[in-house]
Amino acid sequence: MEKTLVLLKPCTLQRGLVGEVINRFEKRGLRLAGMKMMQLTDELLNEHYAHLREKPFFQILKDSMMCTPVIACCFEGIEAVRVVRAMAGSTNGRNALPGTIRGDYCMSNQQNIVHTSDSLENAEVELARFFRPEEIFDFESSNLKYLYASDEL
Ligand code: IDP
Ligand code: MG
Repeated sequence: MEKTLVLLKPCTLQRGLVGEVINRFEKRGLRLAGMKMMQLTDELLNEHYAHLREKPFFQILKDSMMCTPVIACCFEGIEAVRVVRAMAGSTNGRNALPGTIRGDYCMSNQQNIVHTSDSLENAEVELARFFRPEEIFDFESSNLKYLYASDEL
């Protein structure tokens, strides 16, 4: 099964949406395999958002990610990277479809509730960036045979 990283951004903590957002992933059937609150640093964000370092909004983005702690989550499921990314919706909340997390909870291109890994390769790199190996838990989900058909497992 795939594991992917979700970060609940400072805007989500400030707006009291932590429970609702985690609830969506749980209800979908993703297994919460790791979760912790952490204060991000400039150094970590330079790595995490390296693909955006030339953008004019880079410093504003980093500041917005450091203004309070974030909550880092690892969710697991079959094709979890793609499923979680689709649940987040388009980057710009104003373009995100209703029914997606961003489409239901935000109006911003930047204060957009969650970070989600965009590929399996990046999910592995990002999970290693935010979690130590012992902070990811591989317990078996008791409802697995009701979440998936036997030939999917
Ligand atoms: P993603 O979060 O949907 O994967 P990325 O392109 O990886 O989008 O950008 C990372 C984060 O940078 C976004 O979630 C958003 O907070 C911010 N961001 C991306 N594009 C813009 C922009 O054009 N203006 C302001 N902030 C942006
Ligand atoms: Mg991204």
